[in-house]
Amino acid sequence: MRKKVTVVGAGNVGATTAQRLFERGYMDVVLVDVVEDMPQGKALDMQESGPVLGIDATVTGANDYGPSAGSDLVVITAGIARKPGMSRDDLLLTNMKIVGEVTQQVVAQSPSATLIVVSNPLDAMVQHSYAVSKFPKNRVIGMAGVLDTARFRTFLAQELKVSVKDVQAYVLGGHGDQMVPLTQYTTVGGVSISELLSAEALERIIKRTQAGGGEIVALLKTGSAFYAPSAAIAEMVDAILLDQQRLLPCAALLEGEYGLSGIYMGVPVVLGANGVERIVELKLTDAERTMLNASADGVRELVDIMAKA
Ligand code: TXD
Repeated sequence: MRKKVTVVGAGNVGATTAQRLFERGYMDVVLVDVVEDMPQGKALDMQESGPVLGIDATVTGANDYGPSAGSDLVVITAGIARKPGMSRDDLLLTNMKIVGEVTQQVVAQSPSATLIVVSNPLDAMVQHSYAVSKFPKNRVIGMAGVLDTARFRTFLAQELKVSVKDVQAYVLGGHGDQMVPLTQYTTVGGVSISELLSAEALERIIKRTQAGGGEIVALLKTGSAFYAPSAAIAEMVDAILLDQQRLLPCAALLEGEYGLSGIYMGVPVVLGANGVERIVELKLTDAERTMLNASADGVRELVDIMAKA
C-alpha cells in the first residue's frame, strides 16, 4: 500500500508541496483547505498530470478531514503569509488560532501521523502544535533549517562558482533573521569555508541568508517564498517515509540539549521512520552559544504571548 500524506493549506507552499510529493509517486496525497472547491480544483488538476508523468498515485482535495484519515504524515502550512513590511512575528496570534484548530482535526483523524509544521512564526507554531496534539516530541517537527541552509548553500555556491551539491552547512536557532549559521561546520567538498572565502564575504552572505525570506517577500509583493520551502519539506518527508536517517537541521523540542529546555529550536537532527530519531549536539563557540541563547529568548517571548492569549 502506498503511504498517505495530508497537506493542510492549499496556498502557495501547500499546493507546491502537494505537487512535489505527488510527483514522487510513492505516496497518495490529500490537500485540505478552508476555501471551498479550491483544494479540489488544484488536486484534480494535479491528478490529471498523472498520465503525462506516468504516476498512478492519487491526489485528493477536501474542505474537511475525512479523506485525510489514517495519514502517515501531515504537513501543516495553513495560515496567513507575510506581506511587505510584515515580520514573521506579526502573524503570531492569527496563525496560532489556525494551527491549533488544524492540529486538533488532524490528530482526531490521524493519531499515528508524524506532523511537519511549516506555518510562521515557525518555532512558536510548531511548539503550539506539539502542545495541542499531545503527540510524542519525536513526531512533531518544524521545517525551517533545511530552507535557511538551502539559501545559505545557494549563495555560497554562487560566490565560489562551485556545485551546490558540494556545499554543506548547518544552521541552528530560530527561523530566518534569528538563524545561527555554524561557519566552523560549513564546508565545500570537505574543505572548511574559511579556507575558501574571506571573512567579509562570508559575513555578507550570512546577512543575505538571514534576510533571505524578506528578500523574496519584497520581490513577490503579494506573498512569501514557496518553491524552496516546498523542496525543503519534500526532503524531510522522504527522510521520514523512506527511513533515510538523514542529518538535517529541523525545529525539534529541546530537553536539555544545547543547554535549553522546553523549547522548540532549529538543531541538527537525524530524521527517519520515527521522525526525530535523535538530536545531534555540536560543539559551539562562545559567540554561537550567545546567538543561540538570543534566538531562544526570541522564541520564548512569542510562546509567552501565546500563553496569555
Ligand atoms: O520556512 C518556513 N517554515 C516557511 C513558512 C517558508 C515559507 C512560508 N512559511 C509560512 O507558511 C508562511 O509564513 C505562512 O504562515 C505559511 C503558508 O504560506 P503560503 O505562502 O502557502 O500562504 P498562502 O498562499 O496564503 O496559503 C495559506 C493557505 C490558504 O490557502 C488559506 O486558505 C489556508 O492556508 N488556510 C487554512 N487551511 C485549512 N484550515 C484553516 N483553518 C486555514 N486557514 C487558512
